[in-house]
Amino acid sequence: MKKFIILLFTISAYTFLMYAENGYDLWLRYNKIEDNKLLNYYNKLIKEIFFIESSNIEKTAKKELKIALSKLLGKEFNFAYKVANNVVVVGRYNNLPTTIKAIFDMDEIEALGDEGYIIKRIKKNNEFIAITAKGEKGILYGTFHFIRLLLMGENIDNVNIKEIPAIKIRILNHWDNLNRTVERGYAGFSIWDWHRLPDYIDTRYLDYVRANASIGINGTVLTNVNANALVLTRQYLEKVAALANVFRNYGIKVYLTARFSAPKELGYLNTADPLNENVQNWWKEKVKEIYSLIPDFGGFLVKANSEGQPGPQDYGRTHADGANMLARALKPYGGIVMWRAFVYDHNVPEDRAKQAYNEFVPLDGKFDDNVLIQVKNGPIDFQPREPFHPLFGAMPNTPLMIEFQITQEYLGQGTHLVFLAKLYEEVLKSDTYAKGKSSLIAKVIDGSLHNYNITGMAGVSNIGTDINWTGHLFGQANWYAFGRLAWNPYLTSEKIADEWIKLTFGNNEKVLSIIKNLMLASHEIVVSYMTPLGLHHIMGMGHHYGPGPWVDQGRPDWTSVYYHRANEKGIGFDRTTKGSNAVSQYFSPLNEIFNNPETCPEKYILWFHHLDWDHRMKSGRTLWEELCYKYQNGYDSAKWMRQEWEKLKGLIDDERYNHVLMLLKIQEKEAKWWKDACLSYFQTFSKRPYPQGVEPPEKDLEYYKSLKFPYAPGI
Ligand code: BDP
Repeated sequence: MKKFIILLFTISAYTFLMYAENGYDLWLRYNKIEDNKLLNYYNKLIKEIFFIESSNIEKTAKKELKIALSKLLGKEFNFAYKVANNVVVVGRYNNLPTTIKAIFDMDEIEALGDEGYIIKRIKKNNEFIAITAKGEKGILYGTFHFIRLLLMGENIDNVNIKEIPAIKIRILNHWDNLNRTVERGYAGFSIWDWHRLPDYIDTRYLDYVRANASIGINGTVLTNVNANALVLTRQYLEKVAALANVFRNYGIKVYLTARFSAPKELGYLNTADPLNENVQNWWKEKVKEIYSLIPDFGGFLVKANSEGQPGPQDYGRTHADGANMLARALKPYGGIVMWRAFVYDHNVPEDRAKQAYNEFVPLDGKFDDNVLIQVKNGPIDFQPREPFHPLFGAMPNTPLMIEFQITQEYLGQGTHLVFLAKLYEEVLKSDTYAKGKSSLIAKVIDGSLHNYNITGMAGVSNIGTDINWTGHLFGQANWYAFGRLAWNPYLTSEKIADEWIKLTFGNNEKVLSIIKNLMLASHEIVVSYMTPLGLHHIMGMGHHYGPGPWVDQGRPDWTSVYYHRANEKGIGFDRTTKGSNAVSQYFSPLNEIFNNPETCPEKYILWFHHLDWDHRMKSGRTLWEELCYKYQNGYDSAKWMRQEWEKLKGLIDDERYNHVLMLLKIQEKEAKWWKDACLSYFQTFSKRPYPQGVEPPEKDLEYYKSLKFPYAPGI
């Protein structure tokens, strides 16, 4: 008996632990709906499921719907085999019973393409909800959307939704190494267990694809852009194939990074020259082998001739020569090449912000039709804030895809709360003026501005082995936001925050409003305490975590002092026509707007201008005062974030409450560290007093300089 009680106790403690809110379920938390009114309402409208499936992806959707409905509505769902009142009918248009088919317009169905869907409550003879699509993936996405409606407590009486993704390739980029470390990863190790693959299939793989498919992501690059050729060996390809087998049923294709020197490194040839026939054949054979194992392999992502990576320029060839060589090997199988534009060279004495444009614009139109150029959102490197990359709009004859960073390399990593949808939205809604007013980045990316034949959005993943996947619970919101914006780049960050909060914390109005305010303010706050007014790349060298505006390492280039250029006269990087002339890479009238300190938006002012410390800002303050004020305001606001969060005590579960609170306390402390370190350093140049209302740094500059960083787990 005693044993039995102990056993019972252990089981219930275990169960309790298992169901603790540890964040593992992400935005797919299928708990029974607590609000009885809502529960009864849904139970009235959703009595049975009539699911017509004819493919594996549809079987997946069927399983997901059954699980979700059974859990949310608290009863076991079975399948019906005919249309009746309050049945949810799910099926591809072609598979629907003729009576239901007649309700839809053929042209409308055609326009849905492979991935679009309709969710509609029909009131004709019977009253029921139909989820239909032209293709199997549409069924999967429509199903997840329907589940999302219920999780968010939406009214479904007259639901009438039509969704078509604006972008074709919606893809995560894992910077995961084969030894399971993750470059710039702050959530543990890589979830790819290469050692035990292909025979051991971790259940995480399944949860990973479920989460991704539920927000419309349809591709994943498994390996780091700083690539290891080993992944192209047979042994590893078999492991990749095992993952692809899991992902396929959720509509997710697998891609790999291709190390340009692989034919050499793997010991087959003594050159990797893209114009060499043996090299071309080697890649053709390799690609053939890949497709024999993974028939729906997506293609390659390539970082070449950047930060020491091998590439076609090693042989005097161009990026186009390199990309096209790989593209031709992939073409017969429908694969693509995503060739990165993140290139810069220490040996080129040119403003780093200008280099990618200089190298790629002359190649416009020279790439094969299965090549995309993958361009980071800004011209330097995922800074807390950058103006958009001038390549957008400047390559009308080459499809450009955008690369956002979801992992927070320069934004407080796994420790600071920053809702990146704000950053993504700011970029996507920026006007390039490439074809006059309203030539938004979103229109470049969705292909509508230049009629691109292929479109894509990539996000550098923040996923790791941590129980909640992303280290910081709010990192999940950035993964979620990326998926939603890749589907629809015109969504607002507010709408995305709204969804994510409801899915993550439930539908309590007060919880929603507190968390939403905090999330929507968070990006501007971080910019203020790290890099206000267009400052950039002043983080500590290498790890990119804390402040390091003094870093010069004896090198004139690519260090903090290179970017901020503070001296006794003033501060900022002169990229005007009188300086590096980076402004000229933007279309008119933006180039003129940026070129003139009177019209340049102040959020970018020190990105484009070197200004006197006494320069008058719009607020009436001097530049020095404004800089001090921004840092102070950033710190004060970080404190405000922590205080706002404290209002949630008792309104959400203690586990997630405490997790986030501890991190917000660190963030507050580190916002002060940023303010104090940066102000004490910049004051050595400005030699002006701290204005009223700005707390002088607590310690002297030498102290901040001497701090070693126990931080930065990512490599
Ligand atoms: C920088 C990272 C570096 C990456 C590089 C890239 O610091 O780790 O390898 O970008 O995107 O942001 O290739």
